[in-house]
Amino acid sequence: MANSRFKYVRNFELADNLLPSTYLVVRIDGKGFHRFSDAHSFAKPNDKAALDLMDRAAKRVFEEVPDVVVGFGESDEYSFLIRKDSSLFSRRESKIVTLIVSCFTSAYVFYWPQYMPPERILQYPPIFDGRIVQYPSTSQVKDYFRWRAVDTHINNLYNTTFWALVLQGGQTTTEANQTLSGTVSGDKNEILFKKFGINYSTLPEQFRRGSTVVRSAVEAVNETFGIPATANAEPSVTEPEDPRKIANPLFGHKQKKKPRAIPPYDGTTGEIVVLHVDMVKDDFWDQRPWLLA
Ligand code: DGT
Ligand code: MG
Ligand code: MG
Ligand code: MG
Ligand code: MG
Repeated sequence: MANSRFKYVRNFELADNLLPSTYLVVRIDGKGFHRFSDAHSFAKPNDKAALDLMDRAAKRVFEEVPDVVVGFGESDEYSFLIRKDSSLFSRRESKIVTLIVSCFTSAYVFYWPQYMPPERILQYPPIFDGRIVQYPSTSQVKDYFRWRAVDTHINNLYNTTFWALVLQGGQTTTEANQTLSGTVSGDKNEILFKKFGINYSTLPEQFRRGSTVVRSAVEAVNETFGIPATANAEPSVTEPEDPRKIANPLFGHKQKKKPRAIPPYDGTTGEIVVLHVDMVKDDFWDQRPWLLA
């Protein structure tokens, strides 16, 4: 760009770089999805196709941004964890948030016809907002995802009971609200079971737990080392020692290849998978130490 007398306007652009060495969480949320879900006749309380579409849009974010290592989605929202040492856009807040929001939104629209029944035509353009939060410690990051996971559970149990009372129990929405006012989760489980024969714990995990997106470490490591997918985690069979080698310990010494050291996995490569797991327990993180490394 040539210099011109107008270039001074750039000096008004403010730096918005985020702190170095902090975990970044971007949370996006559908704007006015109460109305959007009505306008598109989403099933209540959970529309499987709508949730699958959210998961697909989240995978698109993973495809575009390698530094995104964990995603968590429920309802009309998705959270994305960015690696602590990421230098994406020199950690400029507005660049990172807008990239992820726009990537997710365009994917949501792009994949709509693939996920929705043909009669469900997009009525108007959906929009999402986004924010970014910086967390200095791993315990805060885990608590962040615990917070969203607990929110998923509380909302889903409430909504499941609420809509059972309305759709199966014939209550008005006002009556259902009154029925549920002051109830604890045990009460809701009991209403579901006694009145409607629904065992809450057998409902789909996608609804009860939300969706967690990660990259599969096994795939990534195998890809790097040219190991066929079928070789995954199979116990290696020990070859019997060559008798010539027993006679001469240096036999075949030159042909022997040095085993290639596997670099520590960082969560940025591998097949993108959607899981429905318990994000409150530590297991998810313990099984994938690279996510917070
Ligand atoms: P906002 O975020 O302040 O612009 O307003 P909303 O309307 O997006 O509200 P929010 O984000 O607190 O709540 C999400 C809304 O989306 C809530 O009204 C229920 C609706 N929604 C999300 N997923 C589903 C679904 O699978 N089925 C149905 N029927 N509704 C859904
Ligand atoms: Mg909102
Ligand atoms: Mg919303
Ligand atoms: Mg929401
Ligand atoms: Mg440009």
